[in-house]
Amino acid sequence: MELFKIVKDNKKSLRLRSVDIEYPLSKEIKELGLNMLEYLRLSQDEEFLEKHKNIRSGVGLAAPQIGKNINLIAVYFNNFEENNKPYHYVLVNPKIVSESTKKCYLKNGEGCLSVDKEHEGYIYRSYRIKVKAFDLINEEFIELSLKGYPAIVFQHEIDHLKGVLFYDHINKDNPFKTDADSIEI
Ligand code: UDB
Ligand code: ZN
Repeated sequence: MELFKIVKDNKKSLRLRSVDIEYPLSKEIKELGLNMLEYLRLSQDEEFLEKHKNIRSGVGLAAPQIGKNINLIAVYFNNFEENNKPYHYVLVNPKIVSESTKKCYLKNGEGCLSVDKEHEGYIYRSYRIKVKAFDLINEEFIELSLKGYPAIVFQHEIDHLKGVLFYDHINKDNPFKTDADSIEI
């Protein structure tokens, strides 16, 4: 069973700008969004991973990564910094409406389901963001206030909608350049 084929970063389609989805949402879009969430859930399921050795445990997925250049993302993780608070979202047309000047980065760097090669270095992202979107699970417009790790995951996924990959953000001259007042996670 293969739910999705993940588009790799040698494909130009990953570099396109995605387009907004129109309302009312079609059945196809709802199904696609919920399948993206299900893919992430399964990708973290031990039993599923036993049988699908080639699948990596995903915390987020953007539609361009499954060959659809539309503004749709799913995230599925628990935030270890907030008592394992669950972040399970499928968002239609997500927009970052504000971001802090304060930055943060993952001390182990980032990877991507669409990128097989390792790219070492820090990826500085806004420490706090607000995201407006249509929540496909609850079928309502929402505004999320995110901080730290969740903010990083949502920024990584929203970057995909703009054709941006994590390694685009790595400083080429000094990949591990430290920024005095940014937060390491
Ligand atoms: C991921 N997974 O899904 F802290 F149990 C990454 C991959 C690329 C390594 C599969 C991940 O970070 N898993 C994880 C992290 C933990 C604890 C744990 C599992 N993505 C999503 C992606 O590529 N979306 O497009 C990369 C992440 C790097 C920073 C944010 C998203
Ligand atoms: Zn990615």
